[in-house]
Amino acid sequence: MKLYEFAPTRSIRVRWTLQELGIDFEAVPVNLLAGEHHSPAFLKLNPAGKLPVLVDGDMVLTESIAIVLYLAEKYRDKGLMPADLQQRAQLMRWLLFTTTELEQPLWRMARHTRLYPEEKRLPAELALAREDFTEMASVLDEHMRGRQYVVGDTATIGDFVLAYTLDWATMAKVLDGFPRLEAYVDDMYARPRAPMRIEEAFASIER
Ligand SMILES: N[C@@H](CCC(=O)N[C@@H](CS)C(=O)NCC(=O)O)C(=O)O
Repeated sequence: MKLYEFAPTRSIRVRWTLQELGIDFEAVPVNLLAGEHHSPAFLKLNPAGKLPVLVDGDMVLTESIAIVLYLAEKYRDKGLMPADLQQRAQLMRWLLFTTTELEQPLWRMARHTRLYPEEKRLPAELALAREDFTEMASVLDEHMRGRQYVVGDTATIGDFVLAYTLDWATMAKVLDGFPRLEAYVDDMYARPRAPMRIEEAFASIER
């Protein structure tokens, strides 16, 4: 299996899942800062020009959530996806909540602070995205009261995706008001097979 990745990005979700599964894989670095994701060879793998990409035999799979779902299902015996249908439905719920309600405002913030060219950045949009994130983080915070994992009693792919996304929120300085969520992120990243945190990953490529 090959994982096309760039250390501080959403590819962390996939690396985390592979590491927790204990699977050997080949890491193929694609340097976004050097524009390697625009090369014709990479665009053949993912016409969207985005990471992560997983190649498993003949299959090329993009979209971080599709990839972690595929891996958890392929190695079902490792327990990263609940066996129970209703618990699986809850897992889907939180994966979708994480990507639509939490990640989207973070992505809007990133775009309006550094990704869009300066003339397209809208301070009002940035403020709205911050508000949207905070509102939905409160819902998650309430859900996490008394819980160690987002679904059930053991870690699942839902936790790897969520902890990475909340680490992103830490970097964006919008998690300060949520000590319970900050503690959850710390606990998840203290797992022996956890990947680097985003800040560390940035430092690793700047060296
Ligand atoms: N929905 C996609 C988003 C992928 C994505 O936007 N990846 C970023 C890195 S986190 C990327 O490759 N950006 C390069 C670009 O947009 O030019 C997923 O979850 O895999």
